[in-house]
Amino acid sequence: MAAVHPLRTDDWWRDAVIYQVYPRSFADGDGDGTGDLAGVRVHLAYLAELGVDAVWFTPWYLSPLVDGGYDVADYRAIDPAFGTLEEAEKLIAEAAEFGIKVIVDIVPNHVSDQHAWFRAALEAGPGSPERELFHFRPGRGENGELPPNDWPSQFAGATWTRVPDGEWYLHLFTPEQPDLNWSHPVVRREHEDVLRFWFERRVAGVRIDSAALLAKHPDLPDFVEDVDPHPYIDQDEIHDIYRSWRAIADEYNGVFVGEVWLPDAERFARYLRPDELHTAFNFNLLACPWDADRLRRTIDDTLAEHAPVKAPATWVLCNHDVTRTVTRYGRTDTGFDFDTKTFGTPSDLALGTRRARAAALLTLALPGSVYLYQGEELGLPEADIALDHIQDPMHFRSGGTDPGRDGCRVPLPWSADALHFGFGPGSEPWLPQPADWAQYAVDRQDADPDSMLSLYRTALLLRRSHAGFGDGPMTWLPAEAGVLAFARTDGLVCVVNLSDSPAELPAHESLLLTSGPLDEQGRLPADTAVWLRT
Ligand code: TEU
Repeated sequence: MAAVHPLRTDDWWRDAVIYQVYPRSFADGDGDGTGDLAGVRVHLAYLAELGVDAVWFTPWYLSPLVDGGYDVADYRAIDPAFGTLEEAEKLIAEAAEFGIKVIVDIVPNHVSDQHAWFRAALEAGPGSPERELFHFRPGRGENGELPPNDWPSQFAGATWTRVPDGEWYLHLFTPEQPDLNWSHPVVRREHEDVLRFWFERRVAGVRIDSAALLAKHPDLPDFVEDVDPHPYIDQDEIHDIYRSWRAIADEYNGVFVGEVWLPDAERFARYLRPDELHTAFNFNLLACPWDADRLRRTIDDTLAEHAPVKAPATWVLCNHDVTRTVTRYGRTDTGFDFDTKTFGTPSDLALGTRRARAAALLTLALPGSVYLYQGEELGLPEADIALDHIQDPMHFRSGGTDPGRDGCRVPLPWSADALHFGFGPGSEPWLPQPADWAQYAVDRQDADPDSMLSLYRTALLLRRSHAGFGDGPMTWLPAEAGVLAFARTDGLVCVVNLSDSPAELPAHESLLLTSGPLDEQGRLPADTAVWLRT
């Protein structure tokens, strides 16, 4: 296959399908039970066959892995559990040969407490320039025994930890993830260097973790509900940081995708102004229940919020932080909830799978780019992780009430009959795989034209070969209650039936793909989607 020039200038990102690899759980090349770069290299052909344009790697840097790698000790080194920098370079080059671009994940809000800067700050003591790179403060109360402010954490639990000399430091996530002080020029310069480091290594893009949290109100005031502005979410100063980043990305034709969870559409769009980020994750779809009216409104709102800044929308059904799609869509009695998880919440997986298949055709037909989280193409459900195997700090910080995010991070099943379903040749995987996962293994699905994997492969191939998909206009078509129907250019039409009864299809020339069989009268059954050519 011809190598793709790493500096090609087209707008590939406006309609790309980007596959998220969680390296720890993708494939274990060396047999130590943890996924690694060697494992990814073995399966690059699989990703090419699936038909994705790019791969986003969640953090692969040196890390104590307290928060799955989102606690970075060195942004320029690969964690030995995953491989070496040389291997990452090889992987980027090999992926390019398959026509696959690489996106790395930068975590600018915080570092690991094992990062050289934080260790130096602890050692240097109060008042030192080393401490200024973080948010160290004396405590409140008579003896400084109370935290400096009342900020709520992004995870449950405290946001301040006291060190032996009496000062406190801020961490919006775990104590092992101290927040950086983004008003410090050294912090800014360092991250600009890190961006260059990875762009020099020919990555095509950068995902920015917790992108709206970097800037803090300089006084670190208490949090007062409903006052504007929030003291640490979406501070105005943040945009200056991304403008300087954009100038660097432009030198390399690199692109950004920001992790921006903001309810306010207008504030969200600010991140996507032409001199800031190219794209940001749109989590509206993922947070929307399986309901035609609400989905339609979500799609309209999303497109409307992107239009003024001319940025393409991104569509995300799941990632490494939320309950897997199949399980979510299968929850009928307890209601749909992507975020707050409950132990043992029942889910009808057959129903969830039907809906996830339909949702795949829906999202892949919408204007913009699509993110696909590893295992989504296999229809993996959320796994129940036994208490003594849970590793996610979110579980522990919730006081044990939230099962955490491990259930969507279970090592992938590659072959039904192999040890650990082909995840790796040696030790037990770092999280246990459910015993009944042979049915989801890649080799099983490979041979089955009706499998989720086959559906994704066909859909991605069709999406690539029809110019009407991807970026561009869409128009809603009249449809029965509970049915979504819309047209793209070139006569392409997508119909999704979210009602309880079969729906008549609009007149069409040919049927390109269905997420499940039509009924005997040629109607579209409930929880089924179709792509038509009219
Ligand atoms: O997540 C950012 C974030 O705000 C999460 O708390 C998110 O709201 C939550 O996981 C939803 O359930 C990013 C990463 O995606 C996550 O894996 C990291 O743990 C976090 O940043 C800290 O770096």
